[in-house]
Amino acid sequence: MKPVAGRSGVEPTGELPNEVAVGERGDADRFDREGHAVGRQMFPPDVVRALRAPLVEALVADGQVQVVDELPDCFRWIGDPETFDRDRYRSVVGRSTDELLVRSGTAAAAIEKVWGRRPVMWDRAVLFAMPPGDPTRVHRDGWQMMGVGGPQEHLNVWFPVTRLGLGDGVLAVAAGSHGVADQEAAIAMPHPVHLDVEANTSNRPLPDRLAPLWRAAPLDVGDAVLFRPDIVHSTTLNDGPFLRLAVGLGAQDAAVPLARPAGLSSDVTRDLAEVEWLVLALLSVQPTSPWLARYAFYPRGVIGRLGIEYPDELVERTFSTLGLRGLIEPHTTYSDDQSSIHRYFQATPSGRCAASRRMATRESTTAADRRLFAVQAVLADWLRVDSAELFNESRPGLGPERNAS
Ligand SMILES: O=C(O)CCC(=O)C(=O)O
Repeated sequence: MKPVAGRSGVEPTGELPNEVAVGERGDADRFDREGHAVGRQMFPPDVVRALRAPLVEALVADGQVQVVDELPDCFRWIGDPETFDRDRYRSVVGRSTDELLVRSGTAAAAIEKVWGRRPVMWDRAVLFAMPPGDPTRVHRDGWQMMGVGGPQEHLNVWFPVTRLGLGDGVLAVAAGSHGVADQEAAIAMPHPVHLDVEANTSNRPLPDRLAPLWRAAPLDVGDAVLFRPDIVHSTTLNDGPFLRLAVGLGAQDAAVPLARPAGLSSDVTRDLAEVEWLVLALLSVQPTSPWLARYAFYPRGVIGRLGIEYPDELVERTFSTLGLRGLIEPHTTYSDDQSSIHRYFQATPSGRCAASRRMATRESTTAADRRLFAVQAVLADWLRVDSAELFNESRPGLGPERNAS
């Protein structure tokens, strides 16, 4: 491949290896070795075009881009780089990505196919807008530091919503750089501050070390690059006349516990998180508002008292995620004219059924689950379900220390 001429320090020396063709399954072992994959047409292109529509509409209305009739997947940049406020458009595309790609489980299913592992989506969709001439930024990510597990269990999913050639600011990956130490001998690091010293330390490997590793591939609408967040990545320079638009999603391996900063994604196909089960059980016991549910998690509330606390925003968020699954519904007896935090909800019959089953089921005996066990025992009693199984010490899978006596 001919290197892309540029002033970016990122000049791809070849195509990104590990392409997964449309309809094929990715090789999880290969991903683990190489740390990235390119999923061709892994998202339905029409869905990607639909999710970019409100973004393009806003950009056109603000005089940032012009539609080019003969190039429907490119938008001519006519804005002023000095005044372009890209953060203004984040929530527009965040909302439509959530509604059209994440909520239905389409994103998770497509990622599972290419990654080869079952993901849980984090509750974040970030817009990356790059006008022509924008500087490139060579870096590793650090968001995975907020989670549990290592960078190999976390995943960046970067997909363009415009068609990209190599000179249009396409994502570039320093292939294999997750295995390359930060500025080795150049800057000694006597005190590693993080458990994962390679992540986001900002003294990434020196440019000469990275130069032969840079790879990039032209991407079409529907394609995506999946990569470990600790791989050094950047973009090629955007030398064309178009505004480069891409969206970044975060995901993690579903087998690893979900840390609180992951948030609660709207994906209705993921397993419910602990806080969602607990709120569902509360709403199965009595009609409750987001405001009152928050109280239950404070140190003097029924759940907080037993050692489990959750921040207000996460408790409030469960009312949306449980509602999307039809597990809770507005309570009609209470007036609707209150602000949303004071509106009452109750569990639907299927929500009550699911909560009753979950509250009476004991899954393991880790330290965290023992606190949960106490909360479950209370709620199972209030839900009037047979909680014998909770107290069955000899049930297989409860852990050696419990089964020994
Ligand atoms: O698209 C860009 O401009 C940067 C992308 C990036 O850094 C990321 O996905 O983490």
